[in-house]
Amino acid sequence: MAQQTVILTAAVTGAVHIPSMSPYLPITPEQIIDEAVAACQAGAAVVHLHTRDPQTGQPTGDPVLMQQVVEGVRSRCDVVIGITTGGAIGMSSEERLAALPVARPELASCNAGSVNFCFAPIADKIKEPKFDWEIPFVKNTYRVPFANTFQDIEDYMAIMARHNVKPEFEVYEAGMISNIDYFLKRGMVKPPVYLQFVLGVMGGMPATIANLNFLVETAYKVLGKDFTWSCAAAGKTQFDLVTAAICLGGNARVGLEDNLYLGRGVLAKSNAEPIAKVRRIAEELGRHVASPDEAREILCLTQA
Ligand code: KMH
Ligand code: ZN
Repeated sequence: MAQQTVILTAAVTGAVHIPSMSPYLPITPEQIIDEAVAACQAGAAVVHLHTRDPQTGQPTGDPVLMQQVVEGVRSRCDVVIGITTGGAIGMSSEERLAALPVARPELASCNAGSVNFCFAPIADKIKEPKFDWEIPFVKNTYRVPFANTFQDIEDYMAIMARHNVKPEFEVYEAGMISNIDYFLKRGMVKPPVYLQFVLGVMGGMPATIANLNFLVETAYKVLGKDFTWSCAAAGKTQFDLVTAAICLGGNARVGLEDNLYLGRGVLAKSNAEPIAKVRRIAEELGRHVASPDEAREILCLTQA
């Protein structure tokens, strides 16, 4: 049997963690570029990018910043570039989509349904916030849902198709697999689809191996075989979950968007560290870690 290949994705900075939680969270375009390049050198074939205000670290959908980041990464390595269209909780669809036509990535997240995406409890842990926006930002997620209606998803997919960007469907619970099936059956998205199972968000499915297994089984039942999947897990159980994903034949996403720690009480000093760790695990398990071009082939990315 051919050696199984695993695609590692680095989710570099995200829009959940706040600067007060870690001095290593990349903020400026230069930091995000350096972190993406370092993650690629450590074994990431794909990077998932958000941007932040360079002065305050607040998540932003500013297309100029995203273009700067994407061009900076592209000029230094051949990693597959994926950008967010999830943005941050509370952003409008216009803000979430503004960067896509400008940055022209190969991949973009497409959130496959609405979910409560709460990280308000972060506020209890921060005694002296570095910036005024941080506590109101995290507390806001207690009352504002992460809205991704069918109309939204259809619109996001249409914009991606127009710009030859492949959607990476972020799946937070099992019903969202049926949402994707709905669009597949109507020809609104081309197979094979790429699913990112995101576990451990407060409001979504908890990050357990049983839940991951259930999502994978459900995807096979609902979608047949024509999909590729990866697992991202927020918080402490991240490395258990991505190891389970590798064992189940899936791909793995790690990085400071999902987990600021490398181990118990040890902050990751860069995105390269969790990527190197999961690379070691994958290789110990006898898997081949995909190069960016191998990832392009596996994910059927068509952009020239
Ligand atoms: N920032 C979260 C609201 C995505 O990039 O599409 C959602 C998120 C998923 O990070
Ligand atoms: Zn994201």
